[in-house]
Amino acid sequence: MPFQLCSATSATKDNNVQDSEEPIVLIFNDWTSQVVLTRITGKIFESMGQKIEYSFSTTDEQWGALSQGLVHVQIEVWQGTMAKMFNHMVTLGKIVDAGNHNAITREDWWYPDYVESLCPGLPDWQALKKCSAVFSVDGSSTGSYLSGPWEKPEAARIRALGLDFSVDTVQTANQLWSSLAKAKENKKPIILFNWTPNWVEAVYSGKFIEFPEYDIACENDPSWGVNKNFNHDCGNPKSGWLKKAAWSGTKNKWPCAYSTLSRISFTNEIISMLAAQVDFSGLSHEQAAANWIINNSETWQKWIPEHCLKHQGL
Ligand code: TMO
Repeated sequence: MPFQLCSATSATKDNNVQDSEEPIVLIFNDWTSQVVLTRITGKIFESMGQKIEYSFSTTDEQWGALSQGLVHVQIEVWQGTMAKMFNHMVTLGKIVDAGNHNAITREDWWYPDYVESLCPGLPDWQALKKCSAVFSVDGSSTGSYLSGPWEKPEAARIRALGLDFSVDTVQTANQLWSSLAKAKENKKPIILFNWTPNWVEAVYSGKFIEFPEYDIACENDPSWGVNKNFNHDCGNPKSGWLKKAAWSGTKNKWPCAYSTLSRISFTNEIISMLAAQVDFSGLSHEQAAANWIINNSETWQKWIPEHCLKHQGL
């Protein structure tokens, strides 16, 4: 090992800039892969001798808690649903961007394949103008769109695109999946919120609705797009990022844990595999995380910077 590295290590020790012994609080959100990835991250921090805690937060509430330093790490920030608040908080200096996962994401309206024959023209969104009644649940002409608790203003998009749809919001991902299973069993029309990477793609074939291409101007310039008077006349990004977020004080308080966090990177394949192990194969979040840690030590140990391994005595 080069001499400089060794001296840097002891300098780190002498200057007493090791990670704080206070626990790092990791946020649990309410979809499967996020919970498993959070547990994996917790286990990696623990292997470094770091104390950790977990705290549940909705995606809406997490920004305030993160910016106040009540919680410190959110491992899955999705561009489609969270970019606006994330970028806002980063600009204010309240949270930091701890880097991207090596993953490409998409979150949007989605339907299982058999629905295509019930509404000709899908996946183009314009087809929904003609067949909203197909998706009605009360016999009216108004279609029903099943959404989860994470989305951007869906009613605004429906209005901006001139669709005759109402939003039925469920509180948990499992309610989305049970509605999907029931609809498929009865070959009933359904359009619901879905995302990738997710376990769903391995079990159900289906497609996202192709709305007008996402553009940042779609969210803040009414004159942009097909509707000149309203924002939100576009879909979510089709090749979105997946980021890690941290409270702005994390890097100073826990330098080793923070640099590890900045190096943590999960792929689409790993994320959908972990989600499937829980939502399809019935493992607990904890089991899926523990198995991954046991079977992938070469991957995750590389995420811990060398000088951090040294001063933790590992
Ligand atoms: C934030 N989510 C992955 C549920 O769309």
